[in-house]
Amino acid sequence: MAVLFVLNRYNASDWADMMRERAPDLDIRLWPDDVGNPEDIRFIVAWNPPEGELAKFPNLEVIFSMGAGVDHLMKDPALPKVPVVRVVAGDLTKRMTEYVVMNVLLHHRRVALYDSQQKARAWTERSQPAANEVRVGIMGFGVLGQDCGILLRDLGFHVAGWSNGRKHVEGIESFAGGAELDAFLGRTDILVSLLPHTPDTDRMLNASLFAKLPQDGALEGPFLINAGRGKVQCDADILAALNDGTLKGASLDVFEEEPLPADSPLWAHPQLVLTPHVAAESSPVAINDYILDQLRGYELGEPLSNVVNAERGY
Ligand code: NDP
Ligand code: OXD
Repeated sequence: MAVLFVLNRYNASDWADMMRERAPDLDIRLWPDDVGNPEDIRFIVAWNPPEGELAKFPNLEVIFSMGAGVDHLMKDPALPKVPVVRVVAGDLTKRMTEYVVMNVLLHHRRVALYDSQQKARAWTERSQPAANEVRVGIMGFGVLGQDCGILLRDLGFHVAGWSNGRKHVEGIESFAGGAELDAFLGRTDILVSLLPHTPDTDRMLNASLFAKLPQDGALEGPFLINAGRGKVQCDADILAALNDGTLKGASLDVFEEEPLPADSPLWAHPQLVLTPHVAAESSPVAINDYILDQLRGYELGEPLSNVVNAERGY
């Protein structure tokens, strides 16, 4: 049996080499140059493979996504009908929580304003609402959303989560489904999106959604943080909302088109904090160990965990 790494990213051979070191007994192959006989491949570890590529392996049993998101796989109409396992790992989760909490605090503590004051050498104290006057709303209240939510709750923020199904997390209000979306938005000062990209969430962070966020909260206007997927947002609507005051500021780690084109007006917007899809940049060791554990367990007849629901697409 062989494990094929199909990684459309620059350091693919480093990842495969690391797996070889950790599991010298496994036959690790690297797409596209070292595939060998396609019939040997039982497992694929993939990131953003070309459409149709994974359909070439007749004995494939499991696909491991190299990340938590699986939109890079589910968009392939020829994706083999085998279990797709996504990453759920403490290392990734904690890094995402750091990113979200850092950006919530950055907007809450008016860092952009003080930065401009520093540049102008202006010693001006500004009023500061307490955390318990600020309402954070997390769209996509799954593994990552709940971990961020719990830490934000413990810092004193009023936290709510929005998800498909109802959640029960102490001290955090749960909103579920389309019927409760407007109520969730109407109580949210800082909107955090950790939604996966699926046909249902496509471009849902748009002008009509931003218009439902309250203007009269403790921060005197809403903020957006998106670290889920870029195709859940409409970049042009975010720009327009920042320019007309519908949004007071935003932090974006993900974009409709990645890498963000050099001529995108988002780069230079003074109310935007941009990062290049690194919110949960993870330790390769932690991700490889997670995949290896699952693979070893599967070989022993144990059930796979964190298998994607193919119908829902996440
Ligand atoms: P989960 O599957 O655990 O959580 C997804 C959440 O979104 C769930 O709460 C789910 O609801 C909710 N959801 C999905 N579709 C809808 C919908 N149509 N309406 C309402 N709620 C919906 O995933 P993770 O938390 O592990 O990861 C979330 C996403 O973060 C990933 O899919 C990936 O795209 C992104 N990500 C980004 C990274 C980065 O570096 N920027 C790094 C890692 C992940 P329910 O729980 O009821 O099913
Ligand atoms: C992921 C990502 O999905 O890094 O893990 O975006």
